[in-house]
Amino acid sequence: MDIDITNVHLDLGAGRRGTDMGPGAMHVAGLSAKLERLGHRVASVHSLVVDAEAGTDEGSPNARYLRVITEICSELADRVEASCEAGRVPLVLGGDHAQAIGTISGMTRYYKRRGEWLGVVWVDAHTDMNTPETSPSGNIHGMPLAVLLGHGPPELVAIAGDTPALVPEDVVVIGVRDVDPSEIPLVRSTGIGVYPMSELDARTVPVCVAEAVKRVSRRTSGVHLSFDLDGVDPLHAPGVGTPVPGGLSLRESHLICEALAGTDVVVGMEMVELNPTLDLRNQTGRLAVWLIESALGKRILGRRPRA
Ligand code: 4U7
Ligand code: MN
Ligand code: MN
Ligand code: MN
Repeated sequence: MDIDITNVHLDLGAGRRGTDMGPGAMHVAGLSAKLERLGHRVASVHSLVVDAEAGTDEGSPNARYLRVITEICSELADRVEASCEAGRVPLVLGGDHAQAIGTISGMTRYYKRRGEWLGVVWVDAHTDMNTPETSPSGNIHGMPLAVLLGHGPPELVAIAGDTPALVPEDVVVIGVRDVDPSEIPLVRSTGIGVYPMSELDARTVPVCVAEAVKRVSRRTSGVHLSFDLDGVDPLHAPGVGTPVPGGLSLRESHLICEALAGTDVVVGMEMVELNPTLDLRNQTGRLAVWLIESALGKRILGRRPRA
């Protein structure tokens, strides 16, 4: 794979500062060298930053920093679309999860133009389906999946073009254990696939993950993995701003990545919500890199030969 890395230095979508330093921590953990060791080529590394003045203009309390988040997501979408166009794989390092609006809108602009669809596996403790009307916090990182399905601030929805980025039947969220009562109606009415921790426990992770991957690859041309590190149990991933106990184990997290790599459907990936100010000696940063390696083909007994 030829990979374009984009570092998104964004934390204004979250309630706590610090995820803007996430990309640096993943690079410190050796990301590029590890990707090259897997046989991939890192074609480019590019950084997106927010305008320093923007940090003082919060805007509406129902959708904090909407203006600046719209700007950075539009820039990100342009860059990601160009990567797809050139046949390269976009790997976007976060940054808070609001960035997914840019990543996924850019990817689906490319697919929609060709009459094709993109599947999304969204690993997260949360469903990220709030809108400014339902959000208890006003933090945009709790809204990206709603936006990508066509709900929420029109300027964010419009980054995908004339139609929403995603169709609910092509989306699954895995690892869910903290949904706001106010966002439940949208989660239910859209009919996206949701795998709460309780279902993963009852039906087992391998069974659910196989089913989830099948759903998102059924009629799509490729699958994007949007990995929020708070999906992983805080025991293994302490460096996140919104930790929720009872999450995915280390092996379960890898299993999701390995299952995707094993089907050769991955066309893009983002790793988000790493907050190095809350981490312990870059433990979560190192885990993030290890998960990226798994999703991009690393195997315990050596890299799987490519078809
Ligand atoms: B993340 C929350 F209220 N739902 O909207 C909100 F609990 O990208 C949390 O998944 C959102 O980390 C978490 O603020 C967003 C809250
Ligand atoms: Mn999230
Ligand atoms: Mn989350
Ligand atoms: Mn979070």
